[in-house]
Amino acid sequence: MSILSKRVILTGGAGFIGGNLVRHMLRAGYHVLNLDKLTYAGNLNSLADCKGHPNYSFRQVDICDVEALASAFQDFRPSAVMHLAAESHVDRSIDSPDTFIRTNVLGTYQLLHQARLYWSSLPEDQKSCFRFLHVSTDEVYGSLGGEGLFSEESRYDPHSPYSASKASSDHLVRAWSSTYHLPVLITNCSNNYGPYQFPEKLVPLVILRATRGETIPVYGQGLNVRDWLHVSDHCFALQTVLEHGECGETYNIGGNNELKNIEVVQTLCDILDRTYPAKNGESYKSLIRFVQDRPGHDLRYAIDSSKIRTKLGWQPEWSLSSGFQQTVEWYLSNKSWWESILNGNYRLDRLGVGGK
Ligand code: NAD
Ligand code: TDX
Repeated sequence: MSILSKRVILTGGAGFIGGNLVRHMLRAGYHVLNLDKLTYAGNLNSLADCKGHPNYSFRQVDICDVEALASAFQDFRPSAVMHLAAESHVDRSIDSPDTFIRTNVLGTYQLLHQARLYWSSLPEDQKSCFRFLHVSTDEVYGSLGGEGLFSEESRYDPHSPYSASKASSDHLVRAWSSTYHLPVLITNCSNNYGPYQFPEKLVPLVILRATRGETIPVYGQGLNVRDWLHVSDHCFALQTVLEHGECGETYNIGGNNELKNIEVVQTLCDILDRTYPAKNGESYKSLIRFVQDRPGHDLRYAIDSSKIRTKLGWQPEWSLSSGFQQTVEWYLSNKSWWESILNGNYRLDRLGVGGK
């Protein structure tokens, strides 16, 4: 990809991974048009430092809005799309699956359709360089037992409305590759953590509830396992796949950092005990409570990321201990960012306990 063609439409850029990726791609010399609907999870405060950057622009766009998408493609003339816009929280998908189907399935369809119309109109040299990178999740593969890893060949077996909607979107992207030869790439990544994550997710939820002296809810017995990756390592992986991935291929991304949820919570409490000791002198672990399990809770996710490591040379830079430490410190020093969220509708409450 030549420097002149580094023009990316990035959807969902006001979210957690999207915001980190906007910053990452600007640093890598790209022009970025961020298309985001600004749902509860979209937050332009996360991009305050990008405002005014000569290579950055933003449009408040719903990816289901055909006209808005069409004019974004025509006006910006991208050389690539990085598609992250989605409803992303499993617990919310249990309460209200409809928005997940709308955005993740229908929205991805509309984006693919508009991308294809635009791509078809390009001259041959630009057409062959164009890429549509679809950012997806390891949750499409379902749940592992005690052994084994998800590879790119693993069977799809999604269990939550969220993962089923992401699986559907992956299938649509593959269909656009097979049927229309749209040059697509798909990534399936494990659990991300790091700065700017909306506090409904486990890591920020634990940090914020603990420092506010509130109980820390651990679903079931806390024995479910997730594979954790720092968001900046995910961003590097996405740039790597965009620039060097083979069209039509899928790349799994993971950190080889498997932890039981209870271990995640205890590790975060240990870091907080050292970094921000509780005023009553007790360990934050005294706030841990085992609560009703998530319905359909997948037991274990673990990623075999050898394909992206061996074929594209990517590897994560953050260790779990340094990444968790940095994340705790970020939330402690960016109180105004999360306070403005908690002054809205979301107050760190339990979500997804059975559907409405
Ligand atoms: P997030 O919820 O923090 O952000 C999602 C963003 O998408 C928000 O800015 C929101 O406003 C925007 N959005 C939602 N609906 C939209 C619509 N209809 N039109 C335009 N914008 C819309 O999510 P995240 O954690 O940053 O995840 C980003 C992507 O990465 C998602 O596709 C998710 O499935 C995938 N992913 C996330 C993780 C993770 O651990 N967070 C892991 C693997 C894959
Ligand atoms: O309060 C909690 N207590 C708890 O025990 C919360 C919010 C979660 N959990 C458990 C459920 C999961 O096993 O912690 C684990 C992590 O939960 P989440 O942070 O909600 O993430 P998860 O459901 O694993 O999904 C995440 O990783 C894959 C992202 O939200 C998805 O967008 C991504 O695709």
